[in-house]
Amino acid sequence: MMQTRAQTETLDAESSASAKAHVLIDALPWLKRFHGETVVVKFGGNAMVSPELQRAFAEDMVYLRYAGIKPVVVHGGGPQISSMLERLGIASEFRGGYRVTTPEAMDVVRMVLSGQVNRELVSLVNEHGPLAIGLSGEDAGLFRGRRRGVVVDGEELDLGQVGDVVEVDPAAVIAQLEAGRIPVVSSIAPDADQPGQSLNVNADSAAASLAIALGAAKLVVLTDVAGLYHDWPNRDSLVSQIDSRELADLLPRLESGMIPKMTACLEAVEGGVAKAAIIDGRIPHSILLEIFTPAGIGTEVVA
Ligand code: X2W
Repeated sequence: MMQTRAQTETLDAESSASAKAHVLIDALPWLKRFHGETVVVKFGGNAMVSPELQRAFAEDMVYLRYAGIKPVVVHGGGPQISSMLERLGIASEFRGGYRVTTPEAMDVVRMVLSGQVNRELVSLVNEHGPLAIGLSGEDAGLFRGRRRGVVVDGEELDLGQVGDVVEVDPAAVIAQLEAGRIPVVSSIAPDADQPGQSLNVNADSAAASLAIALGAAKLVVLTDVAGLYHDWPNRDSLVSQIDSRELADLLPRLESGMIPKMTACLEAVEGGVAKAAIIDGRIPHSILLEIFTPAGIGTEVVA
């Protein structure tokens, strides 16, 4: 049967309208599930690779906020710290996935995370309205940290000013959420044992500690891999869901860069956060796909 161009265009428009309607209505159970809930989003330096991705990330945070969810951002900035250290001629190395942090390097870590990356993310969100507020783990007693070393090949190594968050007082973040704001937190903590000193806290682990303290419904870790591979580098071994016991078994065999991320997911679910997901931040708006579609994206960790 003959069909005019106008008729074809009408059919195309109808099927595309129906596809759009499906996408919107498929989000309804998730809008209900997360309404009024806190979702902690870890935005890693490796997921911030382009201005477009940073802009898309800021849009997503604003989108969540207007969808009735309370997003809290905890950000890293590993590559940005490395590039500033290099510009300043300060040597730095990673051991077991953590940066060995001398007092000199610590000044740069703090300057880059709280003074540069944090400010950039806050500004991008605030292009949409006066929503974001920057905080450091050093503000209003938010974090307290304690130094930690790392065990590599059975040997305990000193990492310098690197620590774990051992205490969280989420009052400052809660106050901002109640005021309708989007808190954006940099992962620096005062050293509980050395007054006046700060610690470089891995941002994945800081995000997990904050998610637990806030009673968040979900922790989402945005990074530069598709998710957890059971048998890396076999690309068919991407895991879509894993429980905490299976993850604990797998953890010692993971590649070192994945260990802090998967440990953070494990800690979060063991600490009462219902779900934690690690997703590919290189895909624009991946967080909307994770939160609002039934299958999600990346790897989800459940209790
Ligand atoms: C990280 C802090 C930033 C971070 C560092 O110095 O690179 C430690 O390694 P990403 O971008 O999320 O990796 N801290 C102790 O975690 O950044």
